[in-house]
Amino acid sequence: MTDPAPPPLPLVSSGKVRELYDAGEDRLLMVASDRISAFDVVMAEPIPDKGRVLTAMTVFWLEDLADLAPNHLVSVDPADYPAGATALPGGLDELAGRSMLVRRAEMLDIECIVRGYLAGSAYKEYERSGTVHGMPMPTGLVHAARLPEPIFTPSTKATEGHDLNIGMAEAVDLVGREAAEQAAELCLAAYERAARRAEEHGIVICDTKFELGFIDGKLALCDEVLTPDSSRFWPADDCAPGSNPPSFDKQPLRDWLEAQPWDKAPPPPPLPPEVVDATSTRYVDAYERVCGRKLADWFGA
Ligand code: Q0Q
Repeated sequence: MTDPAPPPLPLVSSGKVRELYDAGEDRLLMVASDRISAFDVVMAEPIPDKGRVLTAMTVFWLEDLADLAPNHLVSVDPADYPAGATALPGGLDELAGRSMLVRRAEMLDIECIVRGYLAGSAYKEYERSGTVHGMPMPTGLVHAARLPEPIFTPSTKATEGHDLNIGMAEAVDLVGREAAEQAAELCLAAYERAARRAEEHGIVICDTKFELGFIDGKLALCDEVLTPDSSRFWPADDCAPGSNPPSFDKQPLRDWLEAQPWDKAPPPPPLPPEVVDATSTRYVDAYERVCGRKLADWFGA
């Protein structure tokens, strides 16, 4: 008589393109799907290898940044996962390379964003008021301008709608001075290291969002780290100040969608195979350029 199959790990949280499962005492299982969203709508077609790229890139940076901060990673080997992982959709084969067993952290209640260039909501604020997250900026900056130095620009973690950009004072009110200042120091150092490495390989990291949390009383790097989904990646040879740089990873998809008679509301139009393939290639190229590793050497190939 064989033992009955274990129940699947309980779902804790689900985002547009990823899931978080309860992996038992003090553990979570993060799973990055191959889903992709554009204009806040999830496409019907998966992007091959996208989840493996996001996971492999995160693991690369957690290793590279280990001198700056501890992190939440326990294992990326499905053999180390609790039994309930085998009962998740697709089983362990589906998890290989796109999942991370992590320690539970007490997550900071702010998004830890670092900006090296002026874009997105920061540019909109600058146009209105000459400030970024309430900080006065030099006059005469244009879209995609490189900032005089990278800046820590936190935001709230909105449960509904969009996160709100806040300044350091508000961040201190939310998480305390020591945590806010430690987060700023860590995130700025991590961004500067990553931005330098990426630019050497033809990619500008315009900005990035870190998620930090306390583990054993220490501030640790959690969640995705310096990926195309948690950052804006621009091609270094096409991001002149004053321009509207293309997204290194999502531009083929965005351009095709913009050319369709689509109202940007669900359901999305079906994607042609060449757009799916071009997008997959961009994600894999971003990983292999920045991390100097072949995706074929990563779990789940
Ligand atoms: C945690 N998330 C993100 C998320 C939906 C990921 C909570 N080590 C941790 C982590 C991490 N990473 C989290 N909580 C406690 N300890 C991460 C936003 C949401 C799917 C995947 N939410």
